[in-house]
Amino acid sequence: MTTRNDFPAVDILLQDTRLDKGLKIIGEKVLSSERLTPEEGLLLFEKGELGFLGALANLVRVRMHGDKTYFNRNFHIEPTNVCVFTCKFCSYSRLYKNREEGWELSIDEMMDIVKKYDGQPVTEVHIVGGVHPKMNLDFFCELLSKIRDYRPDLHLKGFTAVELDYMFRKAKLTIDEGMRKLHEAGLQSMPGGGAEIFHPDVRVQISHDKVDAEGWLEIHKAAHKLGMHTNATMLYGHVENYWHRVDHMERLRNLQDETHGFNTFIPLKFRNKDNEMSHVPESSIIEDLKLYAVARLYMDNFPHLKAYWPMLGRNTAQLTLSFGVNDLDGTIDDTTKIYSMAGSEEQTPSMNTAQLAMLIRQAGRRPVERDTVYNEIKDYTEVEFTEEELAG
Ligand code: V47
Ligand code: SF4
Repeated sequence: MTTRNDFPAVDILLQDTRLDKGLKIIGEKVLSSERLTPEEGLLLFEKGELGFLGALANLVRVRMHGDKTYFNRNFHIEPTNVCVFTCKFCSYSRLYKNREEGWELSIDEMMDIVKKYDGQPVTEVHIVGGVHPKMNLDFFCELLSKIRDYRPDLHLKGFTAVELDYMFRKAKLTIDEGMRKLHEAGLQSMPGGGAEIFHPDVRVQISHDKVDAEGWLEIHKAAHKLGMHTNATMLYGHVENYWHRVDHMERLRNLQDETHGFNTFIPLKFRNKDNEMSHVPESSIIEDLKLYAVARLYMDNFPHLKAYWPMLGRNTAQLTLSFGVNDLDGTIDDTTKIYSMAGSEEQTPSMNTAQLAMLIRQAGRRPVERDTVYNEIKDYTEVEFTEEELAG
C-alpha cells in the first residue's frame, strides 16, 4: 500500500499555493485513489501542465505496476489493405476498385508468414487489416484454425470491431453468434482498433461509414461475455477537442465497470502523411505526453496503458514511460504497414528483445516480457546483452 509520503514530489506540488484549486482537488483525489469526473478530466487537459500531470500519472503507474514495463514478442499478419470503408485519416487502405494497388493474401500465403517463425519464441500473432468485401467469416475461421493447429502455443489476437461488424452482418449472424464462431475457431483476444473517436460529431467527419460507438462497444462486450480479453484505442490529435477525448474515455470506463474485459488502453497519435487529412497538423510531443498522463489518471479501471512504439516512434515511446505508460507492445518484426504508410519515423518497425529491454532500462524501468494477457514470462532487468544483440 503506497501513501502520500511515498511521493514527496506530488506532495510538494499540491502544497504550492499558486496551484489551481480544481487541480489541487484532483491531486488529492488521485492520492486517495478516488475516481475523477468528466469535468475533472477536462480540467486536466485544459489547465494541467506537463510536470504536474506527469508526477500524478507516474504515481498511479507506480502504485499499479511498480517499475515494471511490459513488452511481448509478436508479429502481425495484415491479410489485405483493400477496404470498403473510407476513413479520412487512413493512408493504408485501397478501395476494391483499385485493389491492384494493394494486397490480398491467401490462407497459404498467411500460413507461410506463420511458418517463418518456426522455432522462434514469439507468443502472439496480431491479425488486422482492411475490410475486404470477399474475405468473409468462413475464410477467417479457416485461417484461425489452421494457425492454431500448426502452432498451438501462439496466442491468436485479431480483428477490430470494424472488421467483425462487417463480417457478422455479411454472414447474417448476430454479434454473439459470430463471436462464438470465431472463438471456437481459435480467436483468443481482440485488438483495440476502430474506436477512433466515439463522439458522433467527430466520427461523422473522419470515418462516417463504419460501425458507430454503440456497435463498437457492443462487439467488445460480446467478446468479454465469452471470457475473451480485448483492448481499446483512441485516435487523437486531429479534429477532436478535449471534451471529445473525455467522452471517449468515459464510454470505455463505463463498459469496463460492467465487464472488466479490457486489458489495455492504447492512445494512437494521428499521423498525417498521404491521407485525406494531411492538411491537419500532427500533435506536439508535449500534447502527446499530456494525453498519456491524463489517460492514466482517468482510466482508473484499465490495468494497462500502452504506447505503441511503431506509431509514436521509439524515442517518444520511451518518454511516455514517465507519463503513466507501462507497456510498449512488441517486437513486431517489420510486419505492419499501417504506421509507416502514414508517415511514422519507424519505417521498418522491428526491435529485438535486447533493444526493447534496453529502451525500457534506459528509462529507469524493469523490462518484463509478457504474453498477450499479461502473464509474466521473463524479467530482463539484470540480463546482459551482447553488442551484436543490441545492434539488432
Ligand atoms: O483503428 C489508422 C489507426 C488502428 C492512422 O490492440 C492510424 O494491441 C494514426 O488498433 N495515424 C488500427 N493511426 C491499429 C490498432 C492497434 C495497433 C497496435 C496495437 C493494438 C492492440 C491495436 O490504426 C485504426 C486507426 O485508429 N490508424 N490510420 C493514422 N494515419
Ligand atoms: Fe478501412 Fe481501417 Fe483504413 Fe478505415 S482505418 S479505411 S476501416 S483500413
